[in-house]
Amino acid sequence: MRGRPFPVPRERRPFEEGSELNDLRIGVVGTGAIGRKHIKRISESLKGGNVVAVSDVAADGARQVAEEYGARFVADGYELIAADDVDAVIVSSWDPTHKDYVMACLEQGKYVFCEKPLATDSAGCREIVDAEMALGKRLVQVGFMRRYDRGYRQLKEVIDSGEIGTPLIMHCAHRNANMGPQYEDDYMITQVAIHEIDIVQWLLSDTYDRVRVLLPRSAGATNGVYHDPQIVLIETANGVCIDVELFMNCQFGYDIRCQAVGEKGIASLSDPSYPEISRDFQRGSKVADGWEARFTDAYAVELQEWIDSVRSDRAAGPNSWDGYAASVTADALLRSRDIQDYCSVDLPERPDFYRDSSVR
Ligand code: ISE
Repeated sequence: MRGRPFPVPRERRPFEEGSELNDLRIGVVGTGAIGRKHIKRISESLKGGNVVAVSDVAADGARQVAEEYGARFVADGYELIAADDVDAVIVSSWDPTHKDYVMACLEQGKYVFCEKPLATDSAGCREIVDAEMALGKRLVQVGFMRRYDRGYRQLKEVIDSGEIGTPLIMHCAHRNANMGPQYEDDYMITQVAIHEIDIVQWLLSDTYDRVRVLLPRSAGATNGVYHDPQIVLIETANGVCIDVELFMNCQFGYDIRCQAVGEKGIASLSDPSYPEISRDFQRGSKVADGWEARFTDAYAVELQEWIDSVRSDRAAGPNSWDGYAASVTADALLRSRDIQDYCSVDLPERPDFYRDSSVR
Protein backbone atom coordinates (compact mmCIF):
# COMPACT_ATOMS: atom_id res chain seq x y z
CA MET A 1 0.00 0.00 0.00
CA ARG A 2 1.31 3.44 -0.81
CA GLY A 3 0.99 5.75 2.19
CA ARG A 4 -0.63 8.76 0.52
CA PRO A 5 -3.10 10.89 2.53
CA PHE A 6 -6.78 10.34 1.82
CA PRO A 7 -8.32 12.82 -0.59
CA VAL A 8 -11.81 14.19 -0.22
CA PRO A 9 -14.28 12.04 -2.20
CA ARG A 10 -14.04 12.91 -5.89
CA GLU A 11 -16.64 14.72 -7.90
CA ARG A 12 -18.65 12.11 -9.80
CA ARG A 13 -19.17 12.19 -13.52
CA PRO A 14 -22.91 12.66 -13.99
CA PHE A 15 -24.44 9.51 -15.46
CA GLU A 16 -27.42 9.74 -17.77
CA GLU A 17 -29.82 6.94 -18.61
CA GLY A 18 -29.80 5.57 -22.14
CA SER A 19 -26.36 6.74 -23.22
CA GLU A 20 -23.51 4.29 -23.65
CA LEU A 21 -21.10 7.18 -23.33
CA ASN A 22 -22.23 7.37 -19.76
CA ASP A 23 -21.51 3.75 -18.92
CA LEU A 24 -19.61 3.25 -15.70
CA ARG A 25 -15.99 2.72 -16.75
CA ILE A 26 -14.84 -0.29 -14.76
CA GLY A 27 -11.30 -1.53 -14.13
CA VAL A 28 -10.84 -5.14 -13.04
CA VAL A 29 -7.83 -6.23 -10.99
CA GLY A 30 -7.66 -10.03 -11.17
CA THR A 31 -8.75 -11.89 -14.30
CA GLY A 32 -8.73 -15.43 -12.89
CA ALA A 33 -11.82 -17.62 -12.67
CA ILE A 34 -14.27 -15.21 -11.07
CA GLY A 35 -12.84 -11.96 -12.50
CA ARG A 36 -13.19 -13.33 -16.02
CA LYS A 37 -16.81 -14.37 -15.38
CA HIS A 38 -17.61 -10.89 -14.02
CA ILE A 39 -16.06 -9.26 -17.11
CA LYS A 40 -18.13 -11.52 -19.38
CA ARG A 41 -21.31 -10.72 -17.45
CA ILE A 42 -20.71 -6.96 -17.55
CA SER A 43 -19.82 -7.02 -21.25
CA GLU A 44 -22.55 -9.37 -22.48
CA SER A 45 -25.60 -9.18 -20.26
CA LEU A 46 -25.56 -6.37 -17.69
CA LYS A 47 -26.45 -2.73 -18.36
CA GLY A 48 -24.68 0.53 -17.60
CA GLY A 49 -21.11 -0.73 -17.19
CA ASN A 50 -18.16 -1.14 -19.50
CA VAL A 51 -14.87 -2.88 -18.64
CA VAL A 52 -12.19 -0.48 -19.87
CA ALA A 53 -9.05 -1.84 -18.19
CA VAL A 54 -7.86 -5.15 -16.75
CA SER A 55 -4.80 -6.23 -14.81
CA ASP A 56 -3.41 -9.44 -13.34
CA VAL A 57 -0.03 -10.72 -12.17
CA ALA A 58 -0.63 -13.51 -14.69
CA ALA A 59 -0.13 -11.00 -17.51
CA ASP A 60 -0.68 -13.35 -20.46
CA GLY A 61 -4.16 -14.35 -19.29
CA ALA A 62 -5.08 -10.72 -18.59
CA ARG A 63 -3.84 -9.61 -22.04
CA GLN A 64 -6.05 -12.29 -23.61
CA VAL A 65 -9.08 -11.11 -21.64
CA ALA A 66 -8.30 -7.50 -22.58
CA GLU A 67 -8.24 -8.41 -26.25
CA GLU A 68 -11.41 -10.49 -26.06
CA TYR A 69 -13.43 -7.72 -24.43
CA GLY A 70 -11.84 -4.64 -26.01
CA ALA A 71 -10.28 -3.44 -22.75
CA ARG A 72 -6.83 -1.99 -22.05
CA PHE A 73 -4.24 -4.23 -20.36
CA VAL A 74 -2.47 -2.47 -17.48
CA ALA A 75 0.51 -4.28 -16.01
CA ASP A 76 0.29 -2.72 -12.55
CA GLY A 77 -2.95 -3.02 -10.53
CA TYR A 78 -2.26 0.25 -8.67
CA GLU A 79 -1.78 2.09 -11.96
CA LEU A 80 -5.13 0.72 -13.13
CA ILE A 81 -6.82 1.92 -9.94
CA ALA A 82 -5.37 5.42 -10.36
CA ALA A 83 -6.17 5.69 -14.09
CA ASP A 84 -8.33 8.68 -15.07
CA ASP A 85 -10.53 6.61 -17.38
CA VAL A 86 -11.44 4.16 -14.57
CA ASP A 87 -14.49 5.29 -12.56
CA ALA A 88 -14.81 2.23 -10.33
CA VAL A 89 -12.87 -0.95 -9.63
CA ILE A 90 -13.57 -4.66 -9.18
CA VAL A 91 -10.98 -6.48 -7.06
CA SER A 92 -11.03 -10.19 -7.87
CA SER A 93 -7.34 -10.92 -7.44
CA TRP A 94 -5.60 -13.39 -5.13
CA ASP A 95 -7.08 -13.07 -1.59
CA PRO A 96 -3.90 -11.76 0.13
CA THR A 97 -3.83 -8.77 -2.29
CA HIS A 98 -7.43 -7.64 -1.65
CA LYS A 99 -6.69 -5.33 1.28
CA ASP A 100 -4.01 -3.24 -0.42
CA TYR A 101 -6.00 -2.84 -3.64
CA VAL A 102 -9.10 -1.76 -1.70
CA MET A 103 -7.01 0.73 0.30
CA ALA A 104 -5.62 2.10 -2.98
CA CYS A 105 -9.20 2.57 -4.25
CA LEU A 106 -10.08 4.49 -1.08
CA GLU A 107 -7.00 6.67 -1.58
CA GLN A 108 -8.30 7.47 -5.06
CA GLY A 109 -11.83 8.10 -3.74
CA LYS A 110 -13.16 5.40 -6.11
CA TYR A 111 -15.97 2.93 -5.58
CA VAL A 112 -14.73 -0.64 -5.28
CA PHE A 113 -16.40 -4.03 -5.41
CA CYS A 114 -14.14 -6.53 -3.64
CA GLU A 115 -14.60 -10.27 -3.77
CA LYS A 116 -14.70 -11.99 -0.41
CA PRO A 117 -12.72 -12.07 1.81
CA LEU A 118 -12.25 -8.30 2.14
CA ALA A 119 -8.86 -9.08 3.72
CA THR A 120 -7.35 -12.33 4.91
CA ASP A 121 -7.70 -11.38 8.59
CA SER A 122 -9.78 -9.08 10.76
CA ALA A 123 -6.90 -6.64 11.33
CA GLY A 124 -6.73 -6.02 7.56
CA CYS A 125 -10.51 -5.53 7.37
CA ARG A 126 -10.36 -3.12 10.31
CA GLU A 127 -7.79 -0.99 8.46
CA ILE A 128 -10.23 -0.67 5.57
CA VAL A 129 -13.12 0.19 7.91
CA ASP A 130 -11.05 2.87 9.65
CA ALA A 131 -9.83 4.35 6.36
CA GLU A 132 -13.36 4.46 4.93
CA MET A 133 -14.75 6.09 8.06
CA ALA A 134 -11.93 8.67 7.98
CA LEU A 135 -12.85 9.37 4.37
CA GLY A 136 -16.44 9.96 5.50
CA LYS A 137 -18.05 8.23 2.53
CA ARG A 138 -18.85 4.55 1.94
CA LEU A 139 -17.18 3.29 -1.24
CA VAL A 140 -16.69 -0.44 -0.63
CA GLN A 141 -19.00 -3.35 -1.43
CA VAL A 142 -18.00 -6.92 -0.50
CA GLY A 143 -18.87 -9.84 -2.79
CA PHE A 144 -21.19 -11.77 -0.49
CA MET A 145 -23.32 -12.83 -3.46
CA ARG A 146 -25.65 -15.12 -1.54
CA ARG A 147 -27.57 -12.04 -0.36
CA TYR A 148 -28.66 -11.70 -4.01
CA ASP A 149 -29.73 -15.32 -4.43
CA ARG A 150 -33.48 -15.73 -4.87
CA GLY A 151 -33.64 -18.73 -2.49
CA TYR A 152 -31.82 -16.95 0.33
CA ARG A 153 -33.90 -13.81 -0.17
CA GLN A 154 -37.09 -15.91 0.07
CA LEU A 155 -35.76 -17.62 3.19
CA LYS A 156 -35.11 -14.23 4.77
CA GLU A 157 -38.62 -13.05 3.91
CA VAL A 158 -40.09 -16.16 5.58
CA ILE A 159 -37.97 -15.73 8.72
CA ASP A 160 -38.68 -11.98 8.94
CA SER A 161 -42.44 -12.55 8.43
CA GLY A 162 -42.60 -14.65 11.61
CA GLU A 163 -44.25 -17.52 9.68
CA ILE A 164 -42.02 -20.17 11.30
CA GLY A 165 -41.89 -18.38 14.63
CA THR A 166 -38.71 -17.50 16.47
CA PRO A 167 -35.70 -19.22 14.83
CA LEU A 168 -34.03 -21.73 17.15
CA ILE A 169 -31.57 -23.74 15.04
CA MET A 170 -29.92 -23.35 11.60
CA HIS A 171 -28.56 -26.40 9.76
CA CYS A 172 -26.26 -25.59 6.83
CA ALA A 173 -24.03 -27.49 4.45
CA HIS A 174 -21.44 -26.15 1.98
CA ARG A 175 -20.13 -28.92 -0.25
CA ASN A 176 -17.76 -28.79 -3.23
CA ALA A 177 -17.31 -31.83 -5.48
CA ASN A 178 -13.54 -32.01 -5.37
CA MET A 179 -10.67 -29.86 -4.16
CA GLY A 180 -8.03 -32.59 -4.28
CA PRO A 181 -4.94 -32.84 -2.05
CA GLN A 182 -3.60 -29.26 -2.65
CA TYR A 183 -6.17 -27.53 -0.47
CA GLU A 184 -5.47 -25.93 2.94
CA ASP A 185 -7.23 -26.04 6.29
CA ASP A 186 -7.49 -22.24 6.58
CA TYR A 187 -9.30 -21.95 3.22
CA MET A 188 -12.16 -24.03 4.66
CA ILE A 189 -12.84 -21.07 6.93
CA THR A 190 -11.58 -17.95 5.10
CA GLN A 191 -12.88 -18.87 1.62
CA VAL A 192 -15.69 -21.31 2.31
CA ALA A 193 -17.34 -20.94 5.74
CA ILE A 194 -17.09 -17.15 5.26
CA HIS A 195 -20.23 -17.39 3.06
CA GLU A 196 -22.29 -19.05 5.81
CA ILE A 197 -20.82 -16.72 8.44
CA ASP A 198 -22.17 -13.74 6.50
CA ILE A 199 -25.45 -15.13 5.22
CA VAL A 200 -26.72 -16.65 8.47
CA GLN A 201 -26.27 -13.49 10.55
CA TRP A 202 -27.99 -11.62 7.70
CA LEU A 203 -30.87 -14.13 7.64
CA LEU A 204 -31.30 -13.94 11.41
CA SER A 205 -30.48 -10.22 11.90
CA ASP A 206 -28.37 -11.44 14.81
CA THR A 207 -24.72 -11.34 15.90
CA TYR A 208 -22.39 -14.15 17.00
CA ASP A 209 -21.28 -14.97 20.52
CA ARG A 210 -18.99 -17.97 20.29
CA VAL A 211 -17.81 -20.53 17.75
CA ARG A 212 -16.19 -23.93 17.57
CA VAL A 213 -14.72 -26.14 14.83
CA LEU A 214 -15.12 -29.92 15.00
CA LEU A 215 -12.82 -32.16 12.97
CA PRO A 216 -14.38 -35.50 11.98
CA ARG A 217 -12.21 -38.17 10.31
CA SER A 218 -11.01 -36.98 6.90
CA ALA A 219 -11.98 -38.19 3.43
CA GLY A 220 -9.30 -40.06 1.47
CA ALA A 221 -9.12 -37.37 -1.25
CA THR A 222 -7.24 -35.07 1.15
CA ASN A 223 -4.25 -37.46 1.31
CA GLY A 224 -4.17 -36.53 4.99
CA VAL A 225 -2.89 -33.01 4.14
CA TYR A 226 -5.89 -31.10 5.53
CA HIS A 227 -9.09 -31.80 7.45
CA ASP A 228 -12.14 -32.44 5.27
CA PRO A 229 -14.99 -32.44 6.24
CA GLN A 230 -15.07 -29.90 9.05
CA ILE A 231 -18.05 -28.81 11.14
CA VAL A 232 -18.52 -25.23 12.26
CA LEU A 233 -20.72 -24.52 15.29
CA ILE A 234 -21.90 -20.99 16.04
CA GLU A 235 -24.03 -19.65 18.88
CA THR A 236 -25.69 -16.29 18.35
CA ALA A 237 -26.35 -13.47 20.79
CA ASN A 238 -30.06 -14.42 20.71
CA GLY A 239 -29.26 -18.06 21.52
CA VAL A 240 -29.71 -19.62 18.06
CA CYS A 241 -27.41 -22.64 17.47
CA ILE A 242 -25.97 -23.01 13.96
CA ASP A 243 -24.19 -26.02 12.49
CA VAL A 244 -22.39 -25.89 9.13
CA GLU A 245 -20.94 -28.93 7.40
CA LEU A 246 -18.00 -27.98 5.17
CA PHE A 247 -17.07 -30.77 2.77
CA MET A 248 -14.69 -29.98 -0.08
CA ASN A 249 -14.49 -33.48 -1.60
CA CYS A 250 -18.07 -34.75 -1.43
CA GLN A 251 -17.66 -36.15 -4.99
CA PHE A 252 -21.25 -35.73 -6.17
CA GLY A 253 -21.39 -31.97 -6.95
CA TYR A 254 -21.70 -28.47 -5.52
CA ASP A 255 -24.35 -28.61 -2.86
CA ILE A 256 -25.52 -25.72 -0.68
CA ARG A 257 -28.08 -26.28 2.08
CA CYS A 258 -29.64 -24.03 4.63
CA GLN A 259 -32.55 -24.86 6.92
CA ALA A 260 -34.06 -22.64 9.60
CA VAL A 261 -35.85 -24.48 12.41
CA GLY A 262 -38.33 -22.18 14.10
CA GLU A 263 -40.70 -22.72 17.01
CA LYS A 264 -43.68 -22.99 14.61
CA GLY A 265 -42.13 -24.52 11.49
CA ILE A 266 -39.12 -25.13 9.28
CA ALA A 267 -37.97 -23.16 6.21
CA SER A 268 -35.44 -24.68 3.81
CA LEU A 269 -33.41 -23.07 1.02
CA SER A 270 -34.66 -24.00 -2.44
CA ASP A 271 -32.09 -24.90 -5.09
CA PRO A 272 -32.86 -22.97 -8.27
CA SER A 273 -30.33 -24.68 -10.54
CA TYR A 274 -32.22 -27.64 -11.96
CA PRO A 275 -35.83 -28.88 -11.96
CA GLU A 276 -36.87 -32.08 -10.23
CA ILE A 277 -37.84 -34.75 -12.77
CA SER A 278 -39.95 -37.83 -12.09
CA ARG A 279 -39.59 -40.58 -14.70
CA ASP A 280 -39.23 -44.37 -14.99
CA PHE A 281 -40.11 -44.88 -11.34
CA GLN A 282 -37.39 -42.46 -10.25
CA ARG A 283 -37.43 -38.88 -9.00
CA GLY A 284 -34.46 -36.54 -8.88
CA SER A 285 -32.54 -33.58 -10.23
CA LYS A 286 -29.04 -32.79 -11.45
CA VAL A 287 -26.56 -31.27 -9.03
CA ALA A 288 -24.55 -28.14 -10.03
CA ASP A 289 -20.88 -28.77 -10.76
CA GLY A 290 -19.63 -25.61 -9.04
CA TRP A 291 -20.32 -22.19 -7.58
CA GLU A 292 -20.69 -20.41 -10.92
CA ALA A 293 -23.51 -22.72 -12.04
CA ARG A 294 -25.28 -22.59 -8.66
CA PHE A 295 -25.03 -18.83 -8.12
CA THR A 296 -24.93 -17.48 -11.66
CA ASP A 297 -28.18 -15.49 -11.24
CA ALA A 298 -27.07 -14.15 -7.86
CA TYR A 299 -23.79 -12.87 -9.33
CA ALA A 300 -25.67 -11.10 -12.12
CA VAL A 301 -28.11 -9.38 -9.75
CA GLU A 302 -25.26 -8.48 -7.40
CA LEU A 303 -23.15 -6.80 -10.09
CA GLN A 304 -26.10 -5.07 -11.75
CA GLU A 305 -27.14 -3.57 -8.41
CA TRP A 306 -23.52 -2.51 -7.79
CA ILE A 307 -23.30 -0.77 -11.19
CA ASP A 308 -26.67 0.93 -10.63
CA SER A 309 -25.82 2.14 -7.14
CA VAL A 310 -22.37 3.44 -8.15
CA ARG A 311 -23.89 5.27 -11.11
CA SER A 312 -26.17 7.05 -8.67
CA ASP A 313 -23.20 7.79 -6.41
CA ARG A 314 -24.10 5.66 -3.41
CA ALA A 315 -22.80 2.47 -1.86
CA ALA A 316 -25.25 -0.39 -1.33
CA GLY A 317 -25.06 -4.08 -0.46
CA PRO A 318 -22.70 -5.80 1.97
CA ASN A 319 -20.28 -3.16 3.27
CA SER A 320 -16.80 -3.09 4.82
CA TRP A 321 -18.25 -3.65 8.28
CA ASP A 322 -19.94 -6.83 7.02
CA GLY A 323 -16.56 -7.95 5.65
CA TYR A 324 -14.93 -7.10 8.98
CA ALA A 325 -17.62 -8.87 11.05
CA ALA A 326 -17.23 -12.03 8.94
CA SER A 327 -13.48 -11.88 9.34
CA VAL A 328 -13.61 -11.46 13.15
CA THR A 329 -15.75 -14.62 13.22
CA ALA A 330 -13.38 -16.43 10.84
CA ASP A 331 -10.40 -15.53 13.06
CA ALA A 332 -12.24 -16.97 16.09
CA LEU A 333 -12.96 -20.16 14.13
CA LEU A 334 -9.30 -20.55 13.15
CA ARG A 335 -8.33 -20.17 16.82
CA SER A 336 -10.99 -22.67 17.83
CA ARG A 337 -9.75 -25.19 15.27
CA ASP A 338 -6.23 -24.89 16.63
CA ILE A 339 -7.09 -25.18 20.34
CA GLN A 340 -10.10 -27.49 19.80
CA ASP A 341 -12.37 -25.51 22.09
CA TYR A 342 -14.97 -22.75 21.89
CA CYS A 343 -13.71 -19.22 21.16
CA SER A 344 -15.66 -16.00 21.66
CA VAL A 345 -16.38 -13.62 18.80
CA ASP A 346 -15.34 -10.18 20.02
CA LEU A 347 -16.95 -7.78 17.59
CA PRO A 348 -17.46 -4.13 18.58
CA GLU A 349 -20.90 -2.61 18.01
CA ARG A 350 -21.66 -1.71 14.38
CA PRO A 351 -21.09 2.04 13.90
CA ASP A 352 -24.02 4.12 12.55
CA PHE A 353 -21.87 4.84 9.47
CA TYR A 354 -22.41 1.21 8.41
CA ARG A 355 -25.94 0.68 9.61
CA ASP A 356 -28.41 1.26 6.78
CA SER A 357 -27.42 -1.20 4.05
CA SER A 358 -26.19 -3.98 6.35
CA VAL A 359 -29.54 -5.74 6.27
CA ARG A 360 -31.26 -5.39 2.94
C1 ISE B 1 -14.75 -21.09 -3.18
O1 ISE B 1 -13.55 -20.92 -2.50
C2 ISE B 1 -15.45 -19.79 -3.30
O2 ISE B 1 -14.85 -18.77 -3.18
C3 ISE B 1 -16.86 -19.81 -3.65
O3 ISE B 1 -17.43 -18.55 -3.48
C4 ISE B 1 -17.62 -20.83 -2.83
O4 ISE B 1 -18.94 -20.87 -3.28
C5 ISE B 1 -16.96 -22.17 -3.00
O5 ISE B 1 -17.68 -23.16 -2.37
C6 ISE B 1 -15.57 -22.11 -2.47
O6 ISE B 1 -14.98 -23.36 -2.63
